[in-house]
Amino acid sequence: MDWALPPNYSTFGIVIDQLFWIILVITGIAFVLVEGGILWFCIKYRGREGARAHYTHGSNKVEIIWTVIPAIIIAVLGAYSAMVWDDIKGSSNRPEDALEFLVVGKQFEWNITYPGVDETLGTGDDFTVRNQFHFPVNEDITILLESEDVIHSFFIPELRVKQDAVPGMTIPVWFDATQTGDFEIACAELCGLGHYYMMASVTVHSAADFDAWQASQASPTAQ
Ligand SMILES: [Cu+2]
Repeated sequence: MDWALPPNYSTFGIVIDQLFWIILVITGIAFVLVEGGILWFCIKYRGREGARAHYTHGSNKVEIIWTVIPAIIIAVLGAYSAMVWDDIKGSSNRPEDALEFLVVGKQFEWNITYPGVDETLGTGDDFTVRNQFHFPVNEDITILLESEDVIHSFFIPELRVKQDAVPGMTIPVWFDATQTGDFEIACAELCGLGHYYMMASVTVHSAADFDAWQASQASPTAQ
């Protein structure tokens, strides 16, 4: 269903989407019941010639029911969300051998520092590319997310990844793409006048293509 959510190409996207649909269905049912009830009462108890108003305090029983049921639903959703959150964002569940990139947001661009062929950040063969994020498919990727100025938000919808970039913090974010292709990082936090054009291309390569791309970028002749 293209109108609802972008396709999911992330290993952990399925549970996020499930949670989204569960919440949408529950809130959708509540919306129809509440709004339908309002409409029904508006029509049933509309002003009519000769009708007299009748005072009522209400019903404790009904009020307890419509308080306890939503409270249980919210508690269950909260516990389920916390489990999903911990699986994806919890520091103990972050893959240890992931390929690391440094992503720095600033008004109004994304600068990506690549680890180079030695696959280690902070070494001599690192290089930085503006507004282009290339990485391999089917591999755990960790980005170290930073901001140079204001709060930005790193968002790749197809990978179900969204994280604020906060000045003064280095926030690790991991994901694993299941499909090659071209996507987009959109800044999802209003960060100034140029916010609307703060985007970068995302290219998910096969492992061999990524190695070739990185080698072509890292070699002195290419630069
Ligand atoms: Cu921004």
